[in-house]
Amino acid sequence: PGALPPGLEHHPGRLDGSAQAALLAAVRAVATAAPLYRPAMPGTGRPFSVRMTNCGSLGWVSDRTGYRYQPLHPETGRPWPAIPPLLLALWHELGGYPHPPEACLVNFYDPAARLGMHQDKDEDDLEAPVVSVSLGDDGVFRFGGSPRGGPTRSLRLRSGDVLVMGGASRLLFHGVDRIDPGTSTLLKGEGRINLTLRRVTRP
Ligand code: MD5
Ligand code: FE
Repeated sequence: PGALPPGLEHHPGRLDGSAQAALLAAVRAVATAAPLYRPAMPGTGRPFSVRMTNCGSLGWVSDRTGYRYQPLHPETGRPWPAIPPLLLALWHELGGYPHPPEACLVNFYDPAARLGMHQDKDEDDLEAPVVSVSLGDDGVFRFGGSPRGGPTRSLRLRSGDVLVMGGASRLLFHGVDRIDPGTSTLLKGEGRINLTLRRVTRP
């Protein structure tokens, strides 16, 4: 509990059950056109535990050579599918930013997956917020601190929650400590999906 840092807004239960089901159907269609794949860490090539895909004109990818945004799926070579209209509407409603997102990263966490602490700074436009939507099992989101330590806090993200990270929170360190399996019926044992909408280029 306690107040969140300036620029970090949590909207618990922003999507009701039927909106979550509709969004999940749209995400499954995205993953049919652009299959989930397992990115590798720059340098080491160590595989991520999270599987990923994208929609939008650009997608975030990682491989041995680095992190970047690119217009084509790294394994199929095809363009990413379009961002579902429901997500574009959420961006414009909650993001407080007049230009559309270009990338929507889809993170798929099986019950054992996690995401280490990092900053999202591969975007040229750091004035735009990041808008993130959670589906399926609860995820324990951690934020704050720096690479050298310092205080962090955690926040439970449930299915249907939306998190907006803008302004002074745009470059916060953050990660996902764990998934709590069986906390949602939406994905029935599959885990958790997180969608993050980003503006990449300066408008
Ligand atoms: C997730 N995804 O639950 C998280 C939620 C990612 C990622 O971290 O990079 O795919 S998005 C959380 C986020 C983004 C930008 C800034 C801040 C949090 N923040 O300042 O806390 O899969
Ligand atoms: Fe991130």
